[in-house]
Amino acid sequence: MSRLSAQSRTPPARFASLTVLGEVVRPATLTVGDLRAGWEQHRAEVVFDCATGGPRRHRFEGPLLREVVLDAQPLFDVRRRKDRSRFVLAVSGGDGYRTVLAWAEIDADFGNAPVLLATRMDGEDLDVAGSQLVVPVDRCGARYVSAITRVLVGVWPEPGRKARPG
Ligand SMILES: Nc1nc2c(c(=O)[nH]1)N[C@H]1C(S)=C(S)[C@@H](COP(=O)(O)O)O[C@H]1N2
Ligand SMILES: [Mo]
Repeated sequence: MSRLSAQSRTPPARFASLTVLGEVVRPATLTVGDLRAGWEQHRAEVVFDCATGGPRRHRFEGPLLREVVLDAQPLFDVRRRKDRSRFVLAVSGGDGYRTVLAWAEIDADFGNAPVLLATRMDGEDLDVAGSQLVVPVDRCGARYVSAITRVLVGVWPEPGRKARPG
């Protein structure tokens, strides 16, 4: 086809994706469609404050962050709470905005917070906009990172020598 006719068409929507990477066995790049098809969808109705704009109310749907990250197989012994509690998750948006969670905040044996990777907000699919982090336990909206591009799994490294075993 000619260049002119190609330009006159509406450009196809680009589907956003995020990558789970870092201290994991199986890094994965996932579209919002993958997040919808691959895991049970949970719902959250939330209210959060923004320092600059006042309170916000949103309805979200999406998989639990915990389940998506567990499927990438973080390099911890899944049976050992102390081993899991060394891990952190750094979440970044397409604009470079970043925030951090402790793995223990979302681990069922610790904070058990129902943090979501949203696939839908206020009835609209996020396939083009990208997934948004939903942190219902937060009073402030600053960790609701939108247009997520990366979930980096990190670990506080083993010390050179253990002070005490276990
Ligand atoms: N990618 C990205 N996500 C972000 C931010 C940002 O600057 N970049 N700001 C955060 C802050 S401070 C708030 S309060 C909420 C605002 O969400 P809303 O205005 O869409 O309700 O988005 C959060 N998510
Ligand atoms: Mo904010």
